[in-house]
Amino acid sequence: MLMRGGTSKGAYFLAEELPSDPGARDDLLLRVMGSPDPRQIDGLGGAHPLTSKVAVVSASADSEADVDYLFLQVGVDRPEVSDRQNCGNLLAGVGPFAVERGLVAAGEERTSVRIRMVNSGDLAAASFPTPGGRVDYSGTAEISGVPGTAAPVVIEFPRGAAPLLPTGHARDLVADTPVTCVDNGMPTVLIAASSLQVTGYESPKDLEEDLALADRLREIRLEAGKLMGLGDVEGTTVPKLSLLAAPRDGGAVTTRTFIPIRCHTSIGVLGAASVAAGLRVEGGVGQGVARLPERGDRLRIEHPTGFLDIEAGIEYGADGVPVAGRTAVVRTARKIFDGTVFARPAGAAQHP
Ligand code: NQM
Repeated sequence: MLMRGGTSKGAYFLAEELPSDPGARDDLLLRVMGSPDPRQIDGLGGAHPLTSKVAVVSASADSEADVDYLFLQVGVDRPEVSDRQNCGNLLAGVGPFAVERGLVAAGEERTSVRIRMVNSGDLAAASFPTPGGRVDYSGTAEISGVPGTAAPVVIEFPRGAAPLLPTGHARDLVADTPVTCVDNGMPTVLIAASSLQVTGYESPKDLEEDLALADRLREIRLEAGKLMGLGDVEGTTVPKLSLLAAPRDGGAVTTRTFIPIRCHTSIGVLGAASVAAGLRVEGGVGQGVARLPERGDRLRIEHPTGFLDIEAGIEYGADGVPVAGRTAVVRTARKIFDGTVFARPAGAAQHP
């Protein structure tokens, strides 16, 4: 099933319909999406990391979850399939997909699905309207980056168990740049845009064309990845990098997020969760840039195509170490197509 999940788009599969061997599965998914090829002309992919995604869903053996959701990022111009990150946008489609495929029985009005995100082991709950026991995708919820309106999918993540600051510090100096490394579901390096000599209000295209910036971001990412315990992150999609600037439209902060090479046209859900929690860290690089609301956990993260509202607080463990509090966000999702995909045959000629 091809679905839009939040501001991303991907192919959703039942796990049982894919090869169980990860190598064979990844080879098939590259052919399904038309990778490697910058245009993904011979497959379902949309020639951008945000539209080259796969969700693999199955019934869960975990008593705390109804379904397991494995996210796979399929490279566009590289023959790579990565399970190193989650995707909170495709997550929005997982509950509806589970109902569509009969993995979860729908309620008469709404359905809540408990989801185990296999990539991280974290849990999420998604609830959405199912009037008369069928998923209703139409509604009045609007999310920036998606034209029109659709039914709201309310997603909640419980309090995090792992430390919010993977390096153990509120601020690190990485490649001569002050950063805050944070992980509230998505390892993310926060950087004040001003420390990279950009405003943070440039368009994604302009930022992507800035080759000096790309070099600097690469250097920061490689060093930060090691400090965050992620090892050599050269070929991986995490950590992401979020440039921060003062808000311009009544939000808490303006962001430009690199995922990690292309600049996001909006912001990922878990990316936003990490930014939101990171802004609250005492001594972090967000201080002096962001304007936090005086009360409550809800924050508005501005991004290139609008904003994303998210509830994300932080709590402190007995040892004083910050952890993410409950996180909640509204997304929308839509079934676009349900049918049979005809993958490029194995071993067929590929673009260089
Ligand atoms: O952070 C893009 C997206 C994402 C990830 C990326 C996401 C998230 O917008 O939860 O959704 O960061 O690669 O789909």
